[in-house]
Amino acid sequence: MNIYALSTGRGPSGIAVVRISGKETLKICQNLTKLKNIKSNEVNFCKFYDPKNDNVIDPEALLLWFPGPNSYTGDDLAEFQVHGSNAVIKALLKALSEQDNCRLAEPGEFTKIAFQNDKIDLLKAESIGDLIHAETELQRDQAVKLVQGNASNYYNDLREKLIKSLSYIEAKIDFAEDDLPEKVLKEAQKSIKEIHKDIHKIIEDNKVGEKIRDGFRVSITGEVNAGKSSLLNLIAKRDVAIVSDEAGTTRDVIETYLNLDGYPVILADTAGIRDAQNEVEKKGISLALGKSKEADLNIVVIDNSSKSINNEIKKMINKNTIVLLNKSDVQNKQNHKFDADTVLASVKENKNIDSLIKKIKEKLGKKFKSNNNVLITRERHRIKLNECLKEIDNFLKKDQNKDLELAAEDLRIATRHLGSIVGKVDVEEILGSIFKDFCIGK
Ligand SMILES: Nc1nc2c(ncn2[C@@H]2O[C@H](COP(=O)(O)OP(=O)(O)O)[C@@H](O)[C@H]2O)c(=O)[nH]1
Ligand SMILES: [Mg+2]
Repeated sequence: MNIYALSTGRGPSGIAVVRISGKETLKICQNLTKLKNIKSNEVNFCKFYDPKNDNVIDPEALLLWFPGPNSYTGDDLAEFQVHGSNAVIKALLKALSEQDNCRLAEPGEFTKIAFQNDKIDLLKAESIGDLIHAETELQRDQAVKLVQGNASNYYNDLREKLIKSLSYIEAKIDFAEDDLPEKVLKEAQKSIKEIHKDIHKIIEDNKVGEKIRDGFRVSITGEVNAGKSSLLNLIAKRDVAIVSDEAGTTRDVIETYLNLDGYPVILADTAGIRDAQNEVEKKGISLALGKSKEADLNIVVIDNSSKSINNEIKKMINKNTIVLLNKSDVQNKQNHKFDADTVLASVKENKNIDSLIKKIKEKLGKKFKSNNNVLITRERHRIKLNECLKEIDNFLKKDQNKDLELAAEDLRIATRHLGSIVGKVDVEEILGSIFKDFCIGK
C-alpha cells in the first residue's frame, strides 16, 4: 500500500508539499506528471495532471524523488511542491486517492514507517513530533537536542554498559568451573552501581524536560480587586478573563497557554482570597488555594494602596512567590514590605510589567536548572527509568553467590526497560556481547 498526505499546513499558501511513500511511488509519480525520466535526489520541474481526464492540476511544480532506503521513511518516497491553494491541493489529493493501492496516511504514519524501517529510534520519532509542535525557544532547543540524538546516545551507552555487565554475570553462571577471575564479577557489580547512580540523577531533575515540553505552571493569586484578571489579560494580550471593580468577579480558574519570552507557561487566574459568604465564591477560593499549591511559581497580586493584607495571603508568600504590588499609579501612603521578590507595577498603565516577566523567567530558570545533559521529556521515559531502577535494586539486593541466576534475570529485565525508551529490545545482543568478550566458541 502507498500512502500520501499534505505535509504542510492548510492553504492558501505560496507552496504546499504533498508526500507519498510506498513501493509504487515512482509509477504514481509518472502517472501524475507524465515524466518519463524522473531523476532521483534532485529537483524535477514538472506539471501535475489528473490522469483521469488529462487536465492540468498545476502547470508549474516540482517533484523530488527519493528511492528507498535513502529516504525519510526508508521506503520509496516522493515530495510534490505545488501552488498552495486549497483547489490545487484538493485536486492533487483526489488524483492520488484514485491511484491503485493508494490511501491517505494516518497521523504520524510517515514517521512510524521510518521507525519500523530502523531509520530512526523511538526517541527521535517522539522528538520530531516535539519539534513540529514547538512554540517557544526553550521547546525548540530541547527538541533539537533530542532530534540530534543526545538522549538516544546516552541511553544506548547506559544500556550497552548494562549488557556488558550482564554478559560477565552470564559467563559466571555458564562457566563456573572455568574459574573466571573473581574480579570480573566485582567489576560488573561496580559498573551496575554506577549505572544506578546515573539513572537516579536523571530522574531527580525536578521534571524540567517535561515542564519545557508541557509548560510551566504559574498561578496568579491574591486579594480581590487587586488586578489579577487585568494582569492575565495584559500578559495574554487578549481579554481572557472578566475585569471588573466588583469584588469576587473571578470564581473559576481561568488558564491560558502563553509563550512568555521563550518560556512555555500555563498562566492561571484565580478567585481573590477573602472571607467569602457566597458558596460559589468559597469554592472558587478553595480552587485558587489549590492552584497556588500545585503551581511551579505563584504570583501574589496585592493592591499597593490597600491598608491591610489578609492573613491567608500573607501565608502564601514564600520563596516560590513573586509579589506584584499593583496599582503603582494610585497615590498611596502604605509601605508594604514582603519577604519575597517584589515588583511594584501598574497593570493599568503597563508599567514595570516587563520586570515582572523578567523575574518570572529568572525564577523558573533558577528553580528548574538542570546540570543533566539528558532531560526526560515524557512520562513514558520516566516510568521506564523507574522500572529499570527497581530491577537494578532487586539485583543489588540479592545474594549473588547463591542467587546469581535470579539476579541475572533482574538485570535482563532492567536492560529491556532501558532499551524500550529508545525502542530497542533484543536479547540476542547479550549473546553477542558474550562471544565478543570471552571468545567462547574458539
Ligand atoms: N488604578 C489601577 N487600577 C487597576 C490596575 N489594575 C487593575 N485595576 C482595576 O482594578 C479593578 C479590579 O481589577 P481585576 O483585574 O478585575 O481584579 P481581580 O479581582 O484581582 O481580578 C478593575 O476596575 C481594574 O480596572 C492598576 O494598575 N491601576
Ligand atoms: Mg479577577
